[in-house]
Amino acid sequence: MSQMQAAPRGMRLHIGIFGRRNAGKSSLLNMMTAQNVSIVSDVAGTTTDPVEKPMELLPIGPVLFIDTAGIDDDAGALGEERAQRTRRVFDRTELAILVLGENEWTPYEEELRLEFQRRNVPVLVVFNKTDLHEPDETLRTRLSEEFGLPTVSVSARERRGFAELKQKLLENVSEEWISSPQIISDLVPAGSTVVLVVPIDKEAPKGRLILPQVQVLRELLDSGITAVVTRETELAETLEKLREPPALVVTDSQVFRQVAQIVPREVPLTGFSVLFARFKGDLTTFIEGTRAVADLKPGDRVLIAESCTHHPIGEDIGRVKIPRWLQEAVGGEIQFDHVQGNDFPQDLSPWKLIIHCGGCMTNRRAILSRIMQAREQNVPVTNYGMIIAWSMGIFERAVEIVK
Ligand SMILES: Nc1nc2c(ncn2[C@@H]2O[C@H](COP(=O)(O)OP(=O)(O)O)[C@@H](O)[C@H]2O)c(=O)[nH]1
Ligand code: SF4
Ligand SMILES: [Mg+2]
Repeated sequence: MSQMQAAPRGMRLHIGIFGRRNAGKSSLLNMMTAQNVSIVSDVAGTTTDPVEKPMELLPIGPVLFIDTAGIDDDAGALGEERAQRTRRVFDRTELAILVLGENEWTPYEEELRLEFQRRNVPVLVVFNKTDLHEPDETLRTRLSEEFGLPTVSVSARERRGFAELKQKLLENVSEEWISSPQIISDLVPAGSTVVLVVPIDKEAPKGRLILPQVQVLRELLDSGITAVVTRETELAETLEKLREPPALVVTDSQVFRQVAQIVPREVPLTGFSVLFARFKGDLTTFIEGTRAVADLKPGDRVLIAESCTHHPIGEDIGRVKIPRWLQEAVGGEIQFDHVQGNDFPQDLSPWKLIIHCGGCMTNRRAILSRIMQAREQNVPVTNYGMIIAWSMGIFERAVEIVK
């Protein structure tokens, strides 16, 4: 993996590229990557699937461009499927680029503008093909004065306007992205010591730590907080060696119960999964969702949603462990449905509870978008880490630190 692609995907700013067929979306992406990743064609509608391109867009940082197929009103049957895929990109988009190939603002563009306004996603309008025609100044003024939309002129074909485009992107990145939530450093005082418990068992990847552990470590180092890393087997010894009790112990969920027995009750204890439930989602919603387990009855349906198909944990949490724990708790059969990737259902009414994965490979906005959808439909939602903590009987203790 090259250095440029080393940033975790979930921390990348997701930039969706929208616009009519032939507006020059793929050409624009090519201009930005200076590398032919998208198919550029004179035949309308060649980009059938959203094409994703991660890159380091300095000084903005790591971004993921998502090139979409245009949704045009005259789209046929195949076009409709493409349009569906494009709409799913809405959920992941943190900043939208709306490309105009002609100086036209039609109901199509207006619909996109309204959709993103509703979602509170900033939109940058790119007047493309300025080698063929100058941008319509009247339209530019109208977009800026009437809708507050930032605009920029480029020629993707002649690769002109890249610097201005980057400047506009930086200006329009949301505050939320710029000051993305802290994982741990706001929970403990500067100068304190945090103990991280990392089991090295058959489920641990060979020769490395997993991403959440690395992210927590890095943030502690950045904040001048001392991190002591130990296995659960050396934890008691490690605590004895410390001159003062640590400000916090963070453990892998798999050994939560053992660790909870070792760490004195007055020392705050939480899990990596709880920290990431907060970092990646909305902890308040997840706490409510976890407590809703108590309302489950035999015969209820529970939706298990995973953001990708590559859950790294050996024994399957979503298909084996969680179903077993919940069925034991309710004392009867529960019907579990599983979805992966972007196949999150629109209508959540069949389910009494949604349990989402940790979402390590996706961004916070995508998870927040699902949380919002579940909340709108009054379906409780929680995540794996919270359910694991609950199953160990230490859920309430694990959320004390972040309540
Ligand atoms: N003259 C000119 N043609 C362009 C420009 N950008 C794209 N095109 C052409 O417009 C057509 C459609 O471009 P493409 O990037 O595939 O559009 P998409 O459907 O929006 O992805 C291709 O023939 C491109 O070469 C531009 O800045 N100037
Ligand atoms: S937690 Fe979710 S996003 Fe991360 S690997 Fe597992 S299924 Fe994929
Ligand atoms: Mg295209």
